[in-house]
Amino acid sequence: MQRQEQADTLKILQKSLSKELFVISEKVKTGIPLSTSDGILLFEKGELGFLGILADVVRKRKNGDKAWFIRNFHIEPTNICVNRCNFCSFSHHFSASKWELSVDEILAKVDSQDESVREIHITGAVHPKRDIVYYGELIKKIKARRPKLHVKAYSAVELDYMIKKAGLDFITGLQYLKDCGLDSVPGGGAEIFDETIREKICGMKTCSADWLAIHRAAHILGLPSNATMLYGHLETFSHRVDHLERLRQLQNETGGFNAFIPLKFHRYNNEMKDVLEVPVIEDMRMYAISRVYLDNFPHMKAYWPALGRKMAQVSLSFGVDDMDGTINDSTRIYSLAGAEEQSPVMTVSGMKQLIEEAGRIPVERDSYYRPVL
Ligand code: V47
Repeated sequence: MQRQEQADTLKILQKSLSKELFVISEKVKTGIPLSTSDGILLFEKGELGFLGILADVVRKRKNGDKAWFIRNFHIEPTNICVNRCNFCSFSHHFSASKWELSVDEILAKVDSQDESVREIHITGAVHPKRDIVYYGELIKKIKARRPKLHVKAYSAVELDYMIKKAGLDFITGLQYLKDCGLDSVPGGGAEIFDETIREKICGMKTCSADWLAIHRAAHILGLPSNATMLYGHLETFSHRVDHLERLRQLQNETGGFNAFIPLKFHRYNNEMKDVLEVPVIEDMRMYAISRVYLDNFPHMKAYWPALGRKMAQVSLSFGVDDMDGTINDSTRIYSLAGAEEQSPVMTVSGMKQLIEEAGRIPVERDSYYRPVL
């Protein structure tokens, strides 16, 4: 939709809105950040079509008609974990098998990647026997083979464990990893920041304050990062807004976040199998409200292995401008939890087609959102 058409649609729609929603739509139009009560109201009363138009305003302002993707791959070194999170189907506590890749096996996976692949995403369980030197050396070995490969590695939960185990503070620990070749930090482990719900779904893992402190430290050191939210389990709308608000505040302080990635809870093979998954309508409402609320985040990412490629395509009309990447088939966090994508792999032409069918312009990017020419 062109900018003028979009403005006209919003104008027509505004005539049918309640006063409260009209005020919110005016704020979005003029670029005024929403309050937490605005956010809650959108979750309670915002209809899907209305939310899609609001999200489109923000998406278009930030990214025009571009939809980004990257050639990347994931490595999950182990599923042996000191934590026991009730929503997790991946760790050895719930999965049928335990695995731990050796350094040579990890390097063989690196070697098997085509030269055009630009980014490696490493994340997994928190292994009790591994330490910061092991993880630093692993990055060094990867960089020695592929110096230009961008290493996005270790969620805040893994970092928290290895840095505290080494007796370091977050800045010193991250500086050590940066010196080994760490380029950026993925967004995992945020789950839900509200302390009561966090206690219920993942009481053993890194607390919310430390998750935020690790990302703050990364940003101070010039390491960009992403942020996630696990939604659709025990949390209320106000917990979602609280999570978005804490992220928006940190982003105001540091400007170091690249993308926000909502992660839909999947219920299979974990302790929370009795919690029904939210309908796809709720997924799109979640994406749209996040886009509008996090007006200081440059990008909204649909992680298609978790959402499914069809809904990822639809999400491009609900605030998303980034389709993550080609991935390859090594990520098991979602397939084990029952996601429809059991073997996530996408070709570049498949990715482009998905984006073009949604009326957007596919742009291959590097890890800093620079177009690859
Ligand atoms: O933190 C685990 C989630 C996350 C389940 O930064 C689950 O670019 C749903 O953070 N149902 C890890 N979700 C993955 C992650 C990520 C993924 C893609 C890109 C980026 C990035 C980061 O996976 C965990 C947790 O929130 N998760 N189990 C489950 N049953």
